[in-house]
Amino acid sequence: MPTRIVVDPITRIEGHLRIEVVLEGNKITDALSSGTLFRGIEKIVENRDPRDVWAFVQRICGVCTHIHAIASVRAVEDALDYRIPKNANYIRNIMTLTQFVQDHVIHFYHLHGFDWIDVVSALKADPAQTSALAQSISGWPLSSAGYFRDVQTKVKTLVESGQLGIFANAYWGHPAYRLPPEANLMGVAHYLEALNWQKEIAKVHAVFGGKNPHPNYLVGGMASAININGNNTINIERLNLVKTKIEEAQTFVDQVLMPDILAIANFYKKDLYGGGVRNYLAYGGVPTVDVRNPDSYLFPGGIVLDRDLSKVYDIDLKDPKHIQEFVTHSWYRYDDPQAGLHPWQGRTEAQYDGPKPPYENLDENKRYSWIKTPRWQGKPMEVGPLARFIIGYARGNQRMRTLVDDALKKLDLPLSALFSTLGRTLARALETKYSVDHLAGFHADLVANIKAGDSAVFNPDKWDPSTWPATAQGVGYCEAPRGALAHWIKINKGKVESYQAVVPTTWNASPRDAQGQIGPYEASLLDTPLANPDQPLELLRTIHSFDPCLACATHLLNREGEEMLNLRVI
Ligand code: NFE
Ligand code: MG
Repeated sequence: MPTRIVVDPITRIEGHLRIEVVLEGNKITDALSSGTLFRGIEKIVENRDPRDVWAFVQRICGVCTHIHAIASVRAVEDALDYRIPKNANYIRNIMTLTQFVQDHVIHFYHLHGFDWIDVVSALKADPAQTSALAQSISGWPLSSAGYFRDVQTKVKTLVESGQLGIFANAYWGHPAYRLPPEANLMGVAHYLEALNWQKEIAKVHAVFGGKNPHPNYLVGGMASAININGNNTINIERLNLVKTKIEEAQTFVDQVLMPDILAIANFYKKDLYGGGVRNYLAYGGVPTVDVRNPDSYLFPGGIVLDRDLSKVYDIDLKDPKHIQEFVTHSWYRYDDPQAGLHPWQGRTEAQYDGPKPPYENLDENKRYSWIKTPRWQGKPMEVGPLARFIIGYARGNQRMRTLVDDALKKLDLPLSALFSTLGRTLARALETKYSVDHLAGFHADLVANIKAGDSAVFNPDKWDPSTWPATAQGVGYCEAPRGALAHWIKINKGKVESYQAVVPTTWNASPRDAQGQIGPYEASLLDTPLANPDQPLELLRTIHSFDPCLACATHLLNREGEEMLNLRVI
């Protein structure tokens, strides 16, 4: 007799996600992913000055901070054929890679780590053996027996006080945890260290964008005036601070994150469930030269279908047949509920007929999510670090290939092991390494360009709306930490006529489409064995491996939507 498990809300993510699964025996045989929150961004930017939109849409999220601003300014720049100076491109790249490194480390330790690391088991560890383990895998200095004893005492005090605090509400002692106590203690120590470390790397955003989260952006360049001898500008002291933060990040990734992921993966390498939809999409990003030159992208774009790495398809974000959003199973209204609309034709209008309190189960034959359903040529697509590495690998990116091949060799796993929950988490760590390795290079390029006498960060040519055509449309895209991100804009007489964002978590967390095809989260759960259905740790592990951000995915709202919110409160 099949049973239904509901996990709502799933925690240690951004926003509110509900997962329902059907269980037969101890295996998941069906799954529904539902975004249960809605918000308002796409409608409130209508009729505004396109040059201001980045400041609104950046507020979609504070976790993938800055990334919606970059998509937005690029959408306007694409519509107006507006070029940016070289320095602005370098600064945007430094911002993006900084974001990848910070966000991925936070995800690995703070949002995902405790799906693999058992805090309560860490209390049983021998600090001397933990020290020996840590020193056998890394030269990181915080590795003495005394240091690990102090960490253990700190956690023990928390546990004995009955106030687990940040460590509460987990499935400690669950049989799907596989690390020995010493590895668990090392993981807990690095969890605490990473909390402190992440605020340091964020200073790079503060230097170039004034603050973090939500640094300042600018259509036509960056709002980071450069004067190497100035007091209140990007000067040599600020550039040296950035260099120091990049070096610290490099050390942390090389000596903490990378040894940890390989050590942990080694204990879990038989658990290769969670593969998902078999199709992978990346728009491509981090242009070393110019966004108009995809050959210069650090992250190659493209599509891999059915896990076949021998062929990569190109994406055209402006082709209405390539990218479409369906709402057949989402609480939105289209004239034809079966239709898929390209974002330039996209609509944002709520049609809520979902469960009301007390909440009954979702119905997969009806609407069941506030997330729309994006598809590429009608197919569901996984996006994110794993997709980027699969596409980079298939495109022949040598550095990505070496990172993947070396890691898999150390783990004694075949390439096909990537198509799993563990592979997704491994790919994110490899991407952190790939990103941090390129940060120093962009910093050096920026400094060299400034020293050569170019301090321009803004191109004033098209700032004045009187120079714009009466109507224009554009798309701005980038790779965000969680995957491919794009914003589509239509401009009419200097104002925003329509605006649509399709974000990474929309791709991954999407409900079924008009054809009934399930989305990436849903597909990734099928056939997952649960050791203890009352504590679905394996389910959490798989969903968390995508690093869900429902705040990003459910960025839609209209006035009817606000009324719906009242319904929930009554
Ligand atoms: Ni709110 Fe985001 C990223 C975007 S959503 S985290 O990365 O866009 O997937
Ligand atoms: Mg949208």
